[in-house]
Amino acid sequence: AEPAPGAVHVPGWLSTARQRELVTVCREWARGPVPIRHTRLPTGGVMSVRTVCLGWHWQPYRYTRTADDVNGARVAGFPDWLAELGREALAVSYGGTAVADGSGRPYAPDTALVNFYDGDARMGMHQDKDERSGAPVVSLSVGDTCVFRFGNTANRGRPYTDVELASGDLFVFGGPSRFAYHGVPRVLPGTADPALGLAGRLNITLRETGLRD
Ligand code: MD5
Ligand code: FE
Repeated sequence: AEPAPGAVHVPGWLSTARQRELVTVCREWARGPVPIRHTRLPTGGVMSVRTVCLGWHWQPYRYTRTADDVNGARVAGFPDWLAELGREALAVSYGGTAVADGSGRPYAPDTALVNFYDGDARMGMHQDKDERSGAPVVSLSVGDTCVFRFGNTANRGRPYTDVELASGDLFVFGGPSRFAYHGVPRVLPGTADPALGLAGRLNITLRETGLRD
């Protein structure tokens, strides 16, 4: 389904086996070298979602190589297999692995934000603007279903569309949808297949930061 120009939702894209592998590897990433944490906001609050990063460490409103807001360690590397998974996601969504900016350049994500939502976690409406690249964001959902709110590029209010994202779903945000406001107003606890062994929701987003060391 294509809910907006450049936005593609592919329900059930990840096989059950791949979902299980992602749960396992996310558990490893969550342990370190930078442990998963509730991101601190400049306002003094903390996010209800917990996040661990690969490749580059995100905090509002910047990317760094070391987690100076957590334990000072360098973030884990961004694995090649994950970049390849990102190109497969673009191939199924857009019919090719090129970034849809007319350059023909292949998608080369260099950071992943792994978000973990327990039953009470939410993400307020925001835009992802900390990357210096207009390349698409690839979003993979595993575990409990959530309500994902997909908005407009002008403000965090209406018009928006609520879409359920279930385990295994792929969502690609490219083109005009790349800078749309979006959020997760709620998670639907207990909706994941118990065989996954995950209480909560994982979302893995792949991005190009556009940064160099
Ligand atoms: C999530 N994560 O489900 C979402 C999925 C985040 C975040 O929002 O920033 O970690 S990524 C959804 C996304 C990314 C880029 C653009 C748009 C949505 N969009 O234009 O709607 O944890
Ligand atoms: Fe976002």
